[in-house]
Amino acid sequence: MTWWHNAVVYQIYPRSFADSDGDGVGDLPGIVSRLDYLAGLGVDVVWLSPIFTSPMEDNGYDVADYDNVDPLFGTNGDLDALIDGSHRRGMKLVLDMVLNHTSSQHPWFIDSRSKSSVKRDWYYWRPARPGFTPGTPGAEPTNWAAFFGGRAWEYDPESGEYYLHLFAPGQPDLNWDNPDVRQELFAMMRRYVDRGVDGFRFDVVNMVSKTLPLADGPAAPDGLCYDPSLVADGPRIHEFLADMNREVGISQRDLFSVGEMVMVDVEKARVYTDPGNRELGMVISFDHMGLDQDPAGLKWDLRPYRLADLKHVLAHWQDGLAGVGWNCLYLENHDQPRSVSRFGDDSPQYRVASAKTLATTLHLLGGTPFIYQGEEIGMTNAGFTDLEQYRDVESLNFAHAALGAGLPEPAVLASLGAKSRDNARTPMCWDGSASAGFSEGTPWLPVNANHGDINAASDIADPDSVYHHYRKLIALRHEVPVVTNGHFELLLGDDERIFAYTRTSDDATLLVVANWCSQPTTWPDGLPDVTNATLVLGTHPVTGNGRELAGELAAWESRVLLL
Ligand code: TEU
Repeated sequence: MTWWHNAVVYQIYPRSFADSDGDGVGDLPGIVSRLDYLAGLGVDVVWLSPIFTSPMEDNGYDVADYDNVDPLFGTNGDLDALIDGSHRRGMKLVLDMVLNHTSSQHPWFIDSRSKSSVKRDWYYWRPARPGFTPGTPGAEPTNWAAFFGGRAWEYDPESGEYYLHLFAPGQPDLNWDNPDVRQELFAMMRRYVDRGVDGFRFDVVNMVSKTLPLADGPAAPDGLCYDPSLVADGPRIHEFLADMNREVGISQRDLFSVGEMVMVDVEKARVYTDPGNRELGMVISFDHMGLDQDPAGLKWDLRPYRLADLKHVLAHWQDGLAGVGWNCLYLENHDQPRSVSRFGDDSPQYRVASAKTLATTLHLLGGTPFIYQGEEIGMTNAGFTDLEQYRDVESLNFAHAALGAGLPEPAVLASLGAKSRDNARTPMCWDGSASAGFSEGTPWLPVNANHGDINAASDIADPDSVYHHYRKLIALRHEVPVVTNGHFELLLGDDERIFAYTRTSDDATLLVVANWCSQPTTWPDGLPDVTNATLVLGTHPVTGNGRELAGELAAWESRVLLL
């Protein structure tokens, strides 16, 4: 057991958390001013999405200088104050490291533009496809599509070659096969560790080793290859991660580490998170995030998810990492829509109960739970009705391409409304005032129209709120060891209404029974006997009025029982 095994993580998207200077964009002093709120919630670790110098083509996931805080967010001194303020309240601070690519404005990339530069090899510069004139259609070195639309190669007329960008053109991929690149990145992270940072979240980190030579993959009808497995988990990935772990001192200094991994499966995750391999503490996986899209399509191709599928995916990860690795538990982050709108019921009638039940179900699984800002007060999707309201590069690229291809605007808006990353990026709602207490100025992204009802101040004041339910879940994890170390077993796997499981240790069994639908449900057959159980946490009162532990469950009711 290490310290982060019974920790709860809180993710902050700095742009949208708290704005101290009225420019409409959140900043580090704003975060400092809200540290007491986080301590009050009881979280152990705060993860900040990127705060470094950036042209903000992808809101900081395009870094132009890893050693300096972007002026939009504050100064390096503000970061020191944040580290210090977190530590004084018993919380750890974790930074987001985007190491697969830099910004095209990073001096390394600017330098690499010259063919004679020693840094040419720091990125993937490649000539045109043999037999093609550079810069003409189809001359790209491979047929790869970029994650944010279009091709993954940008032509540079100056040198007559192309550079690789798996994301936006402003995010050229770094070549980790060059040892100087790795040394430079590792040294930079050591400087942060020396400054008191407690660990890192690594962006798309299983893409840093690519299979060489870079080659075409299976093409879709449009001629492009959309299969990210070609660029993930390459032949040197374990070597690179183990090097990074050693050089930065991750295992040695007991630092927090979680790697975001596109396309990762359980078998690979076991290897990445096996402490004996000294690579990473946890991985952020995507299997459960793909259940509400057409399997043959992209995230924008909507379809309803089935509860049984979600349970089986989560149980597969619970079982697959048991006794070896460690799970990262999440339903939300800055790339995903709001969970209460996606998996719960965000109508006024059931929003609170469903947000609590999603939290109960997730937080009592085995692993380390991650809360994304606003999730703890049950914030909903943005509810945008106009393309003009969106800011996200991925969303806008999709919308323009889809409209250009003739998709009707209502369908485009429906996909964005369900899946756009901006759903999670609207400002944190602190109170019911004009800009939700986020900023004195005009917020960079509109605040949710429902902020009068859904905000932190009213949740703190209401003992039955989503916020107080989160506090209790976090406290339960800290107080009851079986939450951290219990063996997981899924119950009633194929039931489409109930999510139930046990966590068992030598001296305790915890039973979680959650009604994941907007109708009342009878207590199902096939659960353990609860005659002598104690209710440790519930979303609804169960005493009196004929209600009992094994009685009917209200819509979105969950019960946590110690047997
Ligand atoms: O995301 C990686 C990633 O695969 C995203 O494309 C994500 O799956 C997508 O947004 C969901 O549709 C990471 C960061 O979390 C994201 O914010 C960055 O934009 C991306 O890497 C590039 O750095």
